Amino acid sequence: MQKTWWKEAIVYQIYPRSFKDANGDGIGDLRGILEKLDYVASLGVDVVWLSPHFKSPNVDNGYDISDYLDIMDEFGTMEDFDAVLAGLHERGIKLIIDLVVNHSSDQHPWFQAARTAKDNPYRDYYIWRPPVNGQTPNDWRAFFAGSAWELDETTGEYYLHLFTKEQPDLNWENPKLRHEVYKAMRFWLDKGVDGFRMDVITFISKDQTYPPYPETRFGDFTVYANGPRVHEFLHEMNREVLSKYDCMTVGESFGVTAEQALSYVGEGRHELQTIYHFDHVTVRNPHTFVNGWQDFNLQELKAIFYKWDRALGDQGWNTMYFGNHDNPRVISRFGDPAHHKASGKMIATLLLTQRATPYLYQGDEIGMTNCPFDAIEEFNDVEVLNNYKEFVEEKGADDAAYLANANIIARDHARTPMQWNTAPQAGFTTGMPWLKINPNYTEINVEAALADPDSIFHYYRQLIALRKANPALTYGANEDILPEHPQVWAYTRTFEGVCFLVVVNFGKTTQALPLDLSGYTLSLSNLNEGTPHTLAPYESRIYQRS
Ligand code: ISL
Ligand code: CA
Repeated sequence: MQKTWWKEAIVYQIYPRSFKDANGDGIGDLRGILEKLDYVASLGVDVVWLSPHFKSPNVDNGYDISDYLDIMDEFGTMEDFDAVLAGLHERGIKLIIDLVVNHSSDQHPWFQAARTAKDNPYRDYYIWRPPVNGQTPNDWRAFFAGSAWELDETTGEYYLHLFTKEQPDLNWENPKLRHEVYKAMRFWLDKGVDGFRMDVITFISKDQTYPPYPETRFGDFTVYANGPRVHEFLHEMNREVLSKYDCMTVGESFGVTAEQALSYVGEGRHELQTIYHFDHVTVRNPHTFVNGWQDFNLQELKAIFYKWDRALGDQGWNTMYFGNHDNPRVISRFGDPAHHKASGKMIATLLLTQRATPYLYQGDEIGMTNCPFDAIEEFNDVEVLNNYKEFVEEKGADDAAYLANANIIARDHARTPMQWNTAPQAGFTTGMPWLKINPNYTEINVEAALADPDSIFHYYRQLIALRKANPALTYGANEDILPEHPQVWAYTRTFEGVCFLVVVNFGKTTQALPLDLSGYTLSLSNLNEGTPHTLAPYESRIYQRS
């Protein structure tokens, strides 16, 4: 196993729209990020992943790109981008950007041209099929409700869109399209960008027979992943672009199982360096708004972690995250807002002591929680709104139940603006914010976190420093030493004769810790209970063996 910078990196994800608004229009922007670079650097992170900053009509907040070589109007200019990149580099932080090339926006000039005529030179940049018996070509459904096919009146054919109808899928079968993508990648790499997070990259190759949706898997979108040519395309992308730069890649890998993971990231594969799986964030709860919430237990979660650690630990490399812009807030999802500090720090402990590159999402470092949304109109996300239209308005699902589910899992929870201080609008903007601000900003905000030496923020800083000072926390073998325990997670991380022991109480009841701790010295803990063989709710400790 080779040591590399991207295995040792700690990544901080910025969702630009919600980070900091510098010009008072209510929308976060690049100048806003620039103002906060010292804050980001103070955490000790090595890499920033910036969610899409490209020109976009924002049907899906930038995940619908209308120009891969330009900046979103609301976010600023290319000079602003260059300033952010330079500012990060000056602080020793690398930048990876979001490559969204499974689909473009329907406003992209390629699609605008493609839809004008069947023989347009850009037609084949997208996926067109004639109607079958006057109906859609097959029964594929889109992620954000409804059919995955949209009829285009001009030519009487359907185009494929796995997401909204404003996000037509690009046709990777077409080598011209592939080379346009590689050109765009080179443009940003030549500017000095350090790599890519690749949006739904496992969907780029489609089964050219467009088979009917497997009946038994209705609503299971993993069927779109791992198409017949996906490895060939990634291999080509690696040969044409990635292999020529010292860059980092992480492929969003919805639908890739632990057993399939090495085929993407195995060292001899020359495809991607890492992938980002969904198994732990969807445990018992696939992302739907119509099913009720299912509780899960720690054993299920551990089983997922160790499956992935065994699959990639020695021959590939894992990633680790609890939150991002598509998931609820980590304390609301995996911890407990009633144990705000303790559970926020417990999640941090788990995040930063795995054999994997950790991804920290903006706001989690100050313990932001889910936002109470009182009515459907308060949501912004196309996923919540389109599914509401289909399931509640068209199919009669229960309105209150839908709202309750959305209050648990909606993506908007992660997208409410960053809470900087107690000023109006949490110091995010001087104008009207594009999305509701969580009313708890008066208590949970950056200024308060910085002023409190015992805050979640300072605990993240300490953890990050500990991880960086001790390669065993990055590279060490991970062994679960209480595999049967339903609420305590205890594991060792061992590397080159150094051994750490991590113990975590993943729940709201006090637990006995049935471990012999002689020979271990406490490195860091989230509570100061002083009772070694008892773990308070959400207590977590890191010991080093002397
Ligand atoms: O967000 C989801 C629910 O958790 C997923 O279904 C999500 O749509 C899927 O993981 C793909 O996500 C990525 O591509 C989407 C975009 O909306 C997401 O923000 C992005 O992370 C389409 O580009
Ligand atoms: Ca702005």
